[in-house]
Amino acid sequence: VSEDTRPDTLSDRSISAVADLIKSGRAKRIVVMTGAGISTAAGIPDFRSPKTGLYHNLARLDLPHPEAVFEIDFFRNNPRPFYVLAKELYPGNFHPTISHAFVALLAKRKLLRMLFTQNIDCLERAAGVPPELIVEAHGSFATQRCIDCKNPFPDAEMRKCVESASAPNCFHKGCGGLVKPDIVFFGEQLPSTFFDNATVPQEADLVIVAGTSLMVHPFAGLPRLARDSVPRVLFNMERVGDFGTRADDVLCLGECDDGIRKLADDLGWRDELEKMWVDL
Ligand code: CNA
Repeated sequence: VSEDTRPDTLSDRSISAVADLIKSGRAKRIVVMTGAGISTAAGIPDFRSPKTGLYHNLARLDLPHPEAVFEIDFFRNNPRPFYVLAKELYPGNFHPTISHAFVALLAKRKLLRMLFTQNIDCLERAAGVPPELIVEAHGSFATQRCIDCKNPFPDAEMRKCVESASAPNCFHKGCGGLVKPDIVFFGEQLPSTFFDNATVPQEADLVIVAGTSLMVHPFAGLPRLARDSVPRVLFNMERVGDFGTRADDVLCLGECDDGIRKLADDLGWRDELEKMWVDL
């Protein structure tokens, strides 16, 4: 949209106008959509950032192409690269960021309708976002099962295998199939919670998107589901998806933690946010 187009809902396309909307009580069903970019400040590489992203660094794993690490057919023949990566990403090794804590603060203030995350690091849960308000669209490391017989595999055994970067085999009645965390590989169906909640973005009165390239479908389609007059705020290094095409889109480009701190300042929530984060 051109600079001159007047927004329908916000007073102007700025973070302070978004803060005013929340403070006025007109945004009570906030839907948040996140990706790997909200966890990079925690030390977890994203996929696509040049030089630091996982795709750039997977070359050392001797893969035919970087995406192969998340392809089920490749995994069946050679699960080792995935487990090398899993060892690095495994939950428990990282601390949530201020952006994660902000989502937990929205929930604490009863303003969070739902968080849709593509992340598999479980940092939303670690930040205290209530599990019933999280849709882990690409699954998580929280549970795991055999790729053949689908029986679950115990957490403690899994942790040991991930720590040694070795692929576990299913114990179930001599099955011996490979065990994989319940994270969604390319070509696999998303969890039913994603589809059960797929209409929730239409109920939003404010949408916040943070740290995602919006390249992976069907997740990438979620921000478009917001009704036209609903403000959509993007906290990201770069412009992504169709952000900027609607009159009430607000682009906050740069580190998402910086943008989130600015929003928290404008809301008068900064001290509470920093305290929540430090106490995690
Ligand atoms: P992506 O494609 O790597 O995109 C990340 C986006 O975030 C890019 O647009 C970056 O510019 C941006 N970005 C990176 N760091 C920051 C920052 N500090 N502040 C603001 N913006 C930043 O990742 P997506 O999540 O979009 O891709 C979807 C994949 C990534 C999902 O399937 C995830 O499972 C997968 N993934 C998850 C994790 C994790 O759980 N932490 C890590 C790596 C990949």
